[in-house]
Amino acid sequence: MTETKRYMVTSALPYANGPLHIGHLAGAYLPADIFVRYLRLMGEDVVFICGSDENGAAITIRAKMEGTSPQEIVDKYDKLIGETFKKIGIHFDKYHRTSSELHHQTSQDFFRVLNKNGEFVKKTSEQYYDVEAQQFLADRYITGTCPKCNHEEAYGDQCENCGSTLSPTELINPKSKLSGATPELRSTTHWYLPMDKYEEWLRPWIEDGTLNGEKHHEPNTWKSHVLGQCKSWLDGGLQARAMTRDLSWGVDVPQELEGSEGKKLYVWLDAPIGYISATKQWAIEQGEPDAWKKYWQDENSELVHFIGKDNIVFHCVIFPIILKAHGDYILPKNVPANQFMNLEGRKISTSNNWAIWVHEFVEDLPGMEDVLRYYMIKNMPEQKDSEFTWKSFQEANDSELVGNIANFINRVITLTNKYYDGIVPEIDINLAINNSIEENKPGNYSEEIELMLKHLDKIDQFIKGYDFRNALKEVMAISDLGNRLLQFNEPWKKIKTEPETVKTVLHLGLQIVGLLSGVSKPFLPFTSDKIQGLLNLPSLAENGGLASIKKSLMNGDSIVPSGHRINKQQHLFSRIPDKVIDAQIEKLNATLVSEPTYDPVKETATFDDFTKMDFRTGTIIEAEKIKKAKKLLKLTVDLGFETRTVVSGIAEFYTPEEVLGKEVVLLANLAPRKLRGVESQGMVLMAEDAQGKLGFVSPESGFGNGFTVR
Ligand code: B3M
Ligand code: ZN
Repeated sequence: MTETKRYMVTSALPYANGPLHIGHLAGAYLPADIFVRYLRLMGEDVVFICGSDENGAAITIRAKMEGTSPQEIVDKYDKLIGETFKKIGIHFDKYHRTSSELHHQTSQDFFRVLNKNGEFVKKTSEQYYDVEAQQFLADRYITGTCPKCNHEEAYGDQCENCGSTLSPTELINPKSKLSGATPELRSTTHWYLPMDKYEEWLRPWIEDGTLNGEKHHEPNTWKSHVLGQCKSWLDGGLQARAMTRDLSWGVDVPQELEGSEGKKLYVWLDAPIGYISATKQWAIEQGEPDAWKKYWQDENSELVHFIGKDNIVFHCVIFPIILKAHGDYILPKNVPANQFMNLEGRKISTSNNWAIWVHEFVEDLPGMEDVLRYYMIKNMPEQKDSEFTWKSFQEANDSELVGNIANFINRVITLTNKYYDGIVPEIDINLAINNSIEENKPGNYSEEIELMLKHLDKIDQFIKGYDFRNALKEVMAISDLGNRLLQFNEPWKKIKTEPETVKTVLHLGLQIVGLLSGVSKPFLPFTSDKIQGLLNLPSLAENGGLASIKKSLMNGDSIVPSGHRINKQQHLFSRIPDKVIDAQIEKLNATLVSEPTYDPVKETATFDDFTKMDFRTGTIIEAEKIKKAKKLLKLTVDLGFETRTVVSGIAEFYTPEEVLGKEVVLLANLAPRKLRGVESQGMVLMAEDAQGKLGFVSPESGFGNGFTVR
């Protein structure tokens, strides 16, 4: 064991079954990229790993949909995803593939070790079998009605509507996705991991950050929503989980084991091991095949997994169990999962094509990679879900990137070229200048440097605390310093009267630009390179470049020295014309019109079933929000002969003002029920489109209240 600390950073392996959308970026990739770039700029030893997840039903289902083979699917999307990452400035040390030979070997070896250590239990159970397709059905191949929320398209492992984890046999009316047939139960034998067996060390590891009685990590550095999910898993009782599947595609269960025929490793067993096989491949390419070990097996390594919230249990419970059961591996120090990013008021949905695809973004909006990164970081769903809207994307670009950072840098570069022919002027550090703290208050050079260093320290704290939104704010605060420095000293006025002051102000301004080139690199790597170009400095060394900028500032040295010649000004960011934004909004909305999905028609209802329901015409005469219920409005509906109070889940689509006076149809004999303490006496009929948007079903205007609808 050595004393040097090192970092092993991973981003969730995207399924190679479709392109990347902005939600993926915001969840697992951008935050990791910032973290890694920053650590490297500070001279830390980091390996950053990712790759395509090419096994599991996600792949075979896609192959079936596209009418091609799983191999073709993974080849196609692995290539597309890999290229997309590069284009958006996300650089892994290795982007690997779980279809590779090395990965198959690595995960089979893992399986062998666990099996030898007696970690598995073999169990025979009844599982769904599709008689038409002649195969057992993976969880994802079975859909049916969710027993918890009645959503009709829940998967065998999860309901995407209410978020419950399910098992296929819990589904009501199960259907095979392969043939549409109702599957039947048949018995099959699998290797199970009895997860409850590990609770004794798992619980204190998660709850107190201790492992074998020793401190492992600070538990309060884990995000609260991550801890919350873990605790509810622990409290719900861990159960045995099958680690093998009856599938035709994936990593074979080691052939020497009895009963291995036709069995593949469970994709959530092999996928995280993909991080390890990718690191092995990286080490081979470094010419040091054993170099991966110190990152995965040495206590001085800090393992950090960046993921989206839907992967928490796999990275905080199942994979740690597997690593520890193996015996040779370290456990993650943190799993800073992000929540989800929504798009224009709706959940991002691949199947409904409600998404911004990253490869299309870079094609449609060339040169705006950093604008996307900036906006996504500013709105990163770190603690709760967040929202992408094209209008606020434009606004952030115009007012912050153009108005703040580009404006400042452009002025300093232009004035230096204009007054000094591009040669960095001398500085007089004893000269009193208005620094950027307060207008008309004399200050000096070293106070300004101190301010810059303070922001730098904050950036360090925020990034190490996985708080990238606030770290980015500190970068912008450095640019604010620069803008205020110019505004309080007005070099364009003082150049005639106080030329010495202007020299010092612009020298200082150039140091702020120099610092900005460094601190912006993790967030806006393309822009950082451009700023270095403006300053006529070589692209910032990835290895320790920011550490040396910090050292210069602390030692009172210049980042951009007097006498150095800079380059001519050049646009860093430009305003985005409305028509560009409108075109994107139109493109998105077109998907709503062109590709709706329809609910299947329900079971036949008899005329009696229908006449049992008493629908009446009515008018909404009062409406108010219900406290702490984002989706609910409390409505008063006039039925002519009486009024009813109705709690309606429409608050995301209508304000109380908008629904006042609406003529509606009310199901008047629905059994009353209490919602958030309010008794709801009926139901207002609404239509729901494929994306979940609600609209009123109304009688002809002026029809009158209280009449029967039939
Ligand atoms: N491919 C699931 C997902 O994309 C899965 C992540 C694997 S990380 C080891 O959400
Ligand atoms: Zn559900």
